[in-house]
Parts: sequence; structure tokens; C-alpha cells
Amino acid sequence: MTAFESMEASLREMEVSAKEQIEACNSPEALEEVRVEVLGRKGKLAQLSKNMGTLTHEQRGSVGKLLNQVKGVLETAFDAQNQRFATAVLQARLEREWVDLTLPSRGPRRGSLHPVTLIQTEIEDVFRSLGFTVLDGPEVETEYHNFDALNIPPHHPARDMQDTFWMTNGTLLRTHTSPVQVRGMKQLGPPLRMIAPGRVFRNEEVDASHEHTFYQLEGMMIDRDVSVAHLIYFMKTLLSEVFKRDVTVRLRPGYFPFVEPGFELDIQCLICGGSGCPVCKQSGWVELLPCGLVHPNVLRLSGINPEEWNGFAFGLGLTRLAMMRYGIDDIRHLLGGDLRFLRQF
Ligand code: 2NL
Repeated sequence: MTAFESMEASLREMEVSAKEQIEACNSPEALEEVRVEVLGRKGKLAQLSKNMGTLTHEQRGSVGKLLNQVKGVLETAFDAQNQRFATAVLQARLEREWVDLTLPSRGPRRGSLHPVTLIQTEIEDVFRSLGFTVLDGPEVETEYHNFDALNIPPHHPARDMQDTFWMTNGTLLRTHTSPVQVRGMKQLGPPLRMIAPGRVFRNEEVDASHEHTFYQLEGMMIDRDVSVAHLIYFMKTLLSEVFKRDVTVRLRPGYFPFVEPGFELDIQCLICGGSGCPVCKQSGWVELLPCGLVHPNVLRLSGINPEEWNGFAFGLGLTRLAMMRYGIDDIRHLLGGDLRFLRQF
């Protein structure tokens, strides 16, 4: 066999064995090893082409052609095998990350009402059934509606910067919903029954039982010959509806500039029934709402003749009631906006 013939034969042989090697590879790493071994700078193909020096000019031409041909064939085989690997990787990913787009969605989560809203709506319904109108009013108020019209004296501590949020133009954030009732008295005229639920603001140091923003529901009835007996009847009816059972109440004297006489209404403790427990601090009674007969000055300032008309009024802390009802131990949960809290209602 001439050098030329043996070179041709080795090239053909190499082509066949390299193709087998390529097809036997089962990973991109193994394939790369074979590629370096065959097509690399010091690979088999390079070794073979070194021997070309011993050939004639024509032989060199034809071996060179064959060499290029083999190189081309093998490169194509490598590319094809690489492509097979890439396809396999993609296929595995598609299997793994498969999503059924025809599945129906979970749908939006149903929202729920805030605990204070729940209590407020419930109490509004009770009063509506008793002939009361539900009124609304501004949260930014004048000093007149929030204080003067309620017989609160000019130097009363409630008017202080420490207790009230004052705006720069002399208006303020209402500290109770009484101003809504002042407007109500002027608008409706006697006889009237109204409640004013809403947000009120006080300049408080915030802790587990104090907030700068909380909810109140005030109410009043004005008619001829209204007495404390009417007041007690309406309050007992309200509280029995809210607590879903008969409640025992008592009145203690209390002082508020807008009522005369004024009272603190207590209910017999619903936890222990009056025998004494931690909730009522062993007293058997829980202080619940301030109330009284509307002060003649308050009536007069809103254009109602106190010789002809009188009435009762009360203020209910909706926030505190919601906390009692749902066993909420920290007032800050109510404005916190934490969905884990809110979704419980
Ligand atoms: C409170 C306040 C009370 C009233 C509020 C009232 C309103 C007018 C006239 C007379 Cl326009 N009274 N409101 C009466 C008694 C007590 O309580 O801060 N309660 C949590």
C-alpha cells in the first residue's frame, strides 16, 4: 500500500469510527471530549494531515479535499448530536413546567366588612326601626359646631392643642359627632329622632387602648315631655339588641356640659353576670355610655325653645363596642389594615 492509499484508508476509517463515537455520546460533556479528540488542534484529524508532507503535489490536493470532506461530515455530526441534546433539555423543561391553561381560575377573594362597620350597621338598623334618622356630617368642623353650640366653655381643656387637632385656618377635626347633631337640630327642627355615627379625632398618645382616630355613634330624641325613663328604655332596647340578651343597666351621675342631668350608664357584666370577674374588675358592672337630658342652652343655641321641647342624648363608643363584641385586645388592629386581621370578619 502506498503512503497515499494508507492515508486515504485511515481517513475513511477515522470518519466511520468518529461518527460512531459521536452517536454513542450521552451527554454534552462527553461529546465535547470527543470533539477535542477528533477535531481539536492536536486531534486525530490534525495528526493525519501532518503526514501530507510525504505526498506528491497531486496526491496532496486530493487528500486535502478528502480531509475537508471528512471534517465537514464530522462537524455536521457534532452539530446534529448537540442539537439532539438541546432538544432533550427543552423537552424535559416543557414536561416539568407544564401548565394547564384550560383550568378555571380561583376567582377573586370575597372581601368582608370591617368589624366597626358591622357593629355600626347593626346599631343603625335598631335605631331606624325605632324611628330615628341616620345623619352624616363633615369631619373638618368649625369651633362653633364642635364646642360653642354644645355649651362647652371657652377655656374648657377639650379645646386645648393637647386634645384637639386644629387646622391652620382655625377649623378642627371633630372630636365627637355632636356637631352633626347640632346641624341636625337646625335642619330637622323638633320633634326629632336622629343618630350620628362616624369617625372622630383626638390628639391622643397611641397605645393598645388609645387611638387618634376612632368611631362614635351619638344619638338624640327631642319631643315634648321626654324623661330619663325614655332614655333608659331606648338604651336598654339598643343594648339588648346588640348583646342579643336582656341587659341590666344602672345610671350614675356624670358631668358633661351639653346635658343636664348627665349620667354614666353601666351594664351588669355580661361575662360574670354581676358576681365579679377580671373584665368588670370585680365590680360586677361595666361602664358603657355617657348620656343625659339635653342642656337647655344647647337646645336654645340650635333654635329650639327649651320651654316647649326637651330630649335625651347619648354617646356610644363604636370602637370600644366592636372590641368588646369581637374580643379585640388592641385598638391599633382596627386601623392597621393588616389583611390577616381583617379577613377574620
Ligand atoms: C362621648 C360623649 C355624650 C352626648 C354625648 C350630645 C350631643 C348634643 C347635645 C347633647 Cl348635640 N348631647 N351628645 C350626650 C351625652 C354624652 O357622650 O364622648 N361619648 C363616648
